[in-house]
Amino acid sequence: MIVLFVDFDYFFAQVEEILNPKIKGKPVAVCVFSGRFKDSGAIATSNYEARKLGIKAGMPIPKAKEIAPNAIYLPIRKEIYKEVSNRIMDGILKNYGDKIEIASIDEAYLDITQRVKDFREAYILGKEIKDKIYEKEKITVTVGIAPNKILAKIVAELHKPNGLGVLKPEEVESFIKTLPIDEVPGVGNTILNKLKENGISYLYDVTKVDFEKLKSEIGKAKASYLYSLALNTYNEPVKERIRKHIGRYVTMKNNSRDLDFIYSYLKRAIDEAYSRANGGIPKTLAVVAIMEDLDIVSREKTYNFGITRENAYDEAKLLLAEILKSDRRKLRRVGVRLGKIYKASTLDKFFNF
Ligand code: DGT
Ligand code: CA
Ligand code: CA
Repeated sequence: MIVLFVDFDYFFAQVEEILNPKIKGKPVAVCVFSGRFKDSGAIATSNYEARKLGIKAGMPIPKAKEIAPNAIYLPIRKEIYKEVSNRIMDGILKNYGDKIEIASIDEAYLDITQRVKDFREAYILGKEIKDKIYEKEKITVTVGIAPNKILAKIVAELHKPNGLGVLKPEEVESFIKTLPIDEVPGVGNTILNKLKENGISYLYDVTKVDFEKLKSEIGKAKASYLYSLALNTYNEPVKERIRKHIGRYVTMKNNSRDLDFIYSYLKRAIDEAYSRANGGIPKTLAVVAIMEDLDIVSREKTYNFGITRENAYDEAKLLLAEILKSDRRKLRRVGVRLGKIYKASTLDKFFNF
């Protein structure tokens, strides 16, 4: 398998630079202002000039302004970034792989196994993709190429920004031995601490711990995931994923706590969302309630084999009932969010297992 992973560099901030070239070269931070008080909220991302000053994603805006009062602080414009992302994903990247898995607004995995003869050709294709994206959209991206998805993502991470890295099959073994465990995607702080307690510093170290013990400490799914990576048997296919999520929300005639009344609107939101999914089947379904005070409460559930529209009606009603049970406020708007949407054909393969 040859996987090519693309990650757009400092994405939101880079789009802002393109829309306003005068700010290029200066420190720029894209902010999510929450509106509770002046400058409440957090930094969504920053360009590399701002990162050098210490402004990082997730930082409270007042703290960033304290560190770098002269940096440029812009409000987030998600719709615009989404459009740029769609143009790159659908207009460019789709043509370069047999399958594309759009993992987020700025990340995609391409299966290029059948497109290239070897990793040398894969490198050339990677370069071509970078050039094409730059030519069409003036966006720089980083590409990682490896024998599996996770390694491709890690390789990209190591070559940011505007980079291109290749990990050949014969290099994987030594790479795994020297790869710090905290650089593996999906290893959060809780798990990291557990792993450290077990003397694991590098990915390969997990093979030295008894599997049953690891399973009891970090759960079966994570343990199997890390084991397969460390033993180089991880081979999750690139799954044709159409888009990340689709949300549909409707405002009700009156604020309400009546399950059936709210459900009649929720059903409409489900229909609209599924129509927009265009035959795609989501793996996650969330019911989102916007309360009378505009606070947002949601309940989400994951369905490993996907959830069809017909089943979504009942499931969504249950999720809605849970929200009503956990919260005493009236709802003003209600909606659904479908996530991890796959082409039905990809899921069929799972059913036939
Ligand atoms: P890089 O490191 O060059 O890939 O930089 P980014 O900014 O592309 O970082 P990445 O790939 O982790 O995230 C992609 C976009 O997702 C980023 O441009 C903004 C958004 N994002 C990342 N972290 C946060 C966050 O904590 N809050 C919000 N609202 N957005 C975030
Ligand atoms: Ca990313
Ligand atoms: Ca990125």
